[in-house]
Amino acid sequence: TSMKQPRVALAYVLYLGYKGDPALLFATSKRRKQERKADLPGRTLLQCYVFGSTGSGKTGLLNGLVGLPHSDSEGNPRTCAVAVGSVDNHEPRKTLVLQEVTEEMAKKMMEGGDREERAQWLAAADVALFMFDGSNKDSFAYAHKLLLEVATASGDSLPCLFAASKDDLGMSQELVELCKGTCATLAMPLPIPVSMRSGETSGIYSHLSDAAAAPARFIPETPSLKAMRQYQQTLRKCLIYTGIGITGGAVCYAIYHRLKRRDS
Ligand SMILES: Nc1nc2c(ncn2[C@@H]2O[C@H](COP(=O)(O)OP(=O)(O)O)[C@@H](O)[C@H]2O)c(=O)[nH]1
Ligand SMILES: [Mg+2]
Repeated sequence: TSMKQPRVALAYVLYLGYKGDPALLFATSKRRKQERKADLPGRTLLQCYVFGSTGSGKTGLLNGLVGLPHSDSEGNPRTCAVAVGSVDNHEPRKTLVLQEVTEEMAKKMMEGGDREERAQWLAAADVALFMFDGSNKDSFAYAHKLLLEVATASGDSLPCLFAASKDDLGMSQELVELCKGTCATLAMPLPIPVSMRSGETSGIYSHLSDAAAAPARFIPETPSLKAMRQYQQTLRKCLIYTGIGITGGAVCYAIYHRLKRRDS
């Protein structure tokens, strides 16, 4: 409650008889986009959205963060679970909040609703994970398509990572090559292999906290980002040429003026 509704949390604390200074109970931070620009990742509470097709292993990953053992039974595909755990690869220690985003929820947020609401929802995340079942090509296609949509809708400011689940089942050579090509195009690291069944997580929770701490390296080179860079480059060139034109004009005018004065 304290992260999502700080006012309600404060009311609870006061109701329970807290007599101290309420300001000491809360850590306030700047908007995430501003923090990323300033490159000052002093934030200790990191929110990560976990996207992925139904059955890709999102709930399993959340369970792993809180130390629950792997279960072979299917979770409810409509439940957007949340898990909170601590990661210690940074000083001070970071608290990671994993928020599962089901297919249904992703569709609602990315296709329905208005742009403002979508942007606000995405601005509340420090990092996004796109999980796919490593033994299923369609699952990767879903994750890839959604990554492009989410990254663009975030204004190309959200660090993103891919994770390939069910590593114990193995990945086909075709999918390995597809992943390599896709990640090269997007200038992203290769998917992090995880197997919740064998307990091999490849340090994924620490990778997520690293990506939130150094976002620039994890922002995918989407077509929208490339187009924006191209536009900025053209604008810069135009400004330089205009500047040269104005300076040249001023110099010519000064010479002309001087010659005219000498003649008269
Ligand atoms: N073989 C294998 N199965 C897994 C692994 N992780 C999850 N699963 C299975 O995949 C199914 C779907 O997992 P779940 O976490 O509910 O997927 P979600 O719909 O993305 O939340 C369940 O039956 C899990 O037992 C894994 O690492 N290896
Ligand atoms: Mg689930």
